[in-house]
Amino acid sequence: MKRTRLTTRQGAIALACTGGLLTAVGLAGLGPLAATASSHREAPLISGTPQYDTTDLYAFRSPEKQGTVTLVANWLPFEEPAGGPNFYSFATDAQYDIHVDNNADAKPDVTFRWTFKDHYVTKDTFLAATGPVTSLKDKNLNYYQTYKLVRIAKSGKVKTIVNNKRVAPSNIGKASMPDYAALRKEATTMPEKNVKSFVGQAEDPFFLDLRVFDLLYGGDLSEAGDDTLAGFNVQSVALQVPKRWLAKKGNATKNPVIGTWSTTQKKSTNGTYVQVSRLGNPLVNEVVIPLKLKDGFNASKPTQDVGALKYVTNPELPKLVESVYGIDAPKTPRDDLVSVFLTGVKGLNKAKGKVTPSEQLRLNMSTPVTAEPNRLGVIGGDTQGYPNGRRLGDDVIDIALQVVEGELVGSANDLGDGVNVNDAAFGDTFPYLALPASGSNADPHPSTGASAKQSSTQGPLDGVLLGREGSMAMSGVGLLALVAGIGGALRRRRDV
Ligand SMILES: [Ca+2]
Ligand SMILES: [Ca+2]
Ligand SMILES: [Ca+2]
Repeated sequence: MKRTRLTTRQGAIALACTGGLLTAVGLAGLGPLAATASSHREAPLISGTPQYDTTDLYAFRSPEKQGTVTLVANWLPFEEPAGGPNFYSFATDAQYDIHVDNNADAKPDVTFRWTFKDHYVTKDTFLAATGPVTSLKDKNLNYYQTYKLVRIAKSGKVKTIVNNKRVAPSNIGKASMPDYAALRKEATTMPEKNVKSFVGQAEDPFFLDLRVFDLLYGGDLSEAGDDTLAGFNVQSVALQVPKRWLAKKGNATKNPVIGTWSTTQKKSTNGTYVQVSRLGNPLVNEVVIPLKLKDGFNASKPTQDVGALKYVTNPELPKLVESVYGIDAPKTPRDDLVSVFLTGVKGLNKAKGKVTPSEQLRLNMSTPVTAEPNRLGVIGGDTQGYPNGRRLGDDVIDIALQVVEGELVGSANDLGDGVNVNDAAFGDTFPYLALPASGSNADPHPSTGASAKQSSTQGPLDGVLLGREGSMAMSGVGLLALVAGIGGALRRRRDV
């Protein structure tokens, strides 16, 4: 298919930036950062209140309905499927938001807000399900939540989109929920034409080997290829809306670029709502923002990001690498990082006219849907992928590693953490999320790494893992060389 052509520098910038951040992730174990996955438990305060903790945000043009965009946000990391008897839910004293800025002034023009209520059929039992649950309104579903979804305009005008609909429950197990897929289906609603809404539990779509935090995959590269988040669930909201709902002046043809971020506000004792979580691009609060400011970032607005600019242009981690490994840090200020995280990349996803720098996940809604998506996104020649929005299958970790090892400069390679796909398959249609892992699975987090590969068990990842050892060796080198390598990559030339 025809590719959108970026200039050499634009392409290099997009990729190298991603690389820089992810390398930083790789080296986080060396420093005092309390970092984990994309945004799973990234800051000290929020890690104690997981119900309010945003883990990931996705924004992409809907593959089966290109006149629409799908927004997905997840909360509550590391839900153990069998973790009862009180299973997982959204907080009832919180507002869960996805904001859209469509005129590049770092202020929301459209906000979608989800709020929740708890319901019990009876409180005379400890069970969340008192018998087989065959529909969302089954009386055997003893505990359930309902949600309200509103759209808030810049003027403050509030329009209700969904009211009093059921949240798909935690997947307790096959005795309680013999056909979970039916419950998922029932929880997907179409409140009006070309609008779809789903809220409920889903398998965590983020995939990576988290042992990168154990001193770069175990210090000797022995720890890779295992999807640490496999079989853990999250609480998800997914919303598919016409592009015109999101675009400036409702005109997605003229104004196709939007920026988006999610926040959570928790009700305080005096009744006001206080923002406690914020997330746009993956990994920003984990690796760009220093520990002392992480909680502050979670409470901040994009209009305040100018204050964080110095951490983006002058990141801490390359200096850490330099001090530990003696590898020269790239020259600062890192204007390359600014374009991906704070303004958008020109020719890809930067809005026309003046852009106020702010950390947002930016999507060009006019980029055609790729028939066969490349998990490496823009670096893989697939401009519909990250960092042009983010699809569920975009492999943000490998994007970084491959850039480091020369993908941009003519050295095609297959570097990665050995985890190329989510452990559970995504759907082809809304809400795309995989069904939540079931509580009746005795081994919900099977190893997909070296030990699994040596066993006779054939899993869906076997093909993916072939050649993993080579990749691991290179990724180790890549991580160490990364910071040093970016400067060089930017100076060389290659068309994306
Ligand atoms: Ca705005
Ligand atoms: Ca997963
Ligand atoms: Ca990967």
